[in-house]
Amino acid sequence: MKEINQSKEDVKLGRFLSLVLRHDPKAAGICLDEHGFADVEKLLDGVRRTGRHIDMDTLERIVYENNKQRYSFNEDHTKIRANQGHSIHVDVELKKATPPSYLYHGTATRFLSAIKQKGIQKMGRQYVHLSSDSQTAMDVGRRHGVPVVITVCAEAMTSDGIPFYLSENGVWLCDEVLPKYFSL
Ligand code: HQG
Repeated sequence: MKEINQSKEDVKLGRFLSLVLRHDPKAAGICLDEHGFADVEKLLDGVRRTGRHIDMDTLERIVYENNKQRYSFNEDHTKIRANQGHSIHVDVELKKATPPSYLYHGTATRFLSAIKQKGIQKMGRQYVHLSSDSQTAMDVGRRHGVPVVITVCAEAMTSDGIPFYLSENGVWLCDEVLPKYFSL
């Protein structure tokens, strides 16, 4: 993870960009294409119409300094998309990959009994999100309450033919994790 301290304004703008590029493009009055890309000019105009201040330099800085590398430009920087985390249906051209033996999912203790029954479900998002290190998973879990990390036996899932995808920014994604794959 990058150790750059973003300004408060950039963090706030970044949160709004995540909302627009992952969940609600209408919040900036724009549309995404089938691969999740927004036209950069339209995005900048749209964000400005909400009363926020942004220009191309600011956008470049937010993308570059983002601690989780959440966004990517296309080659000529005329389009931008979020690398993962969507709730709306877009195809961000994820690459299938073979995960390490174990992956980690951070959640809150209050979800544990449901998760132990039904497995880890994607809930509002397109995929279940897993990390290759337990500290990142712990930080994700903390966003929901008292955190707990579930260790997932990814190797066993792979042996059973369950596909994994690796996002551009290193997040492991899959459709669900059944309780039999929890490594307790
Ligand atoms: C839980 C962030 C009850 C699940 C992070 C989680 C991540 C269940 C919550 C990314 C359940 C969904 C995604 C079940 C799962 N019953 N609860 N059967 N199955 N849950 O926010 O994984 O920082 O949609 O454990 O880094 O927390 O925004 O998913 O607690 O990579 O870039 O339901 O979002 O990325 O919450 O986070 P979320 P998540 P960013």
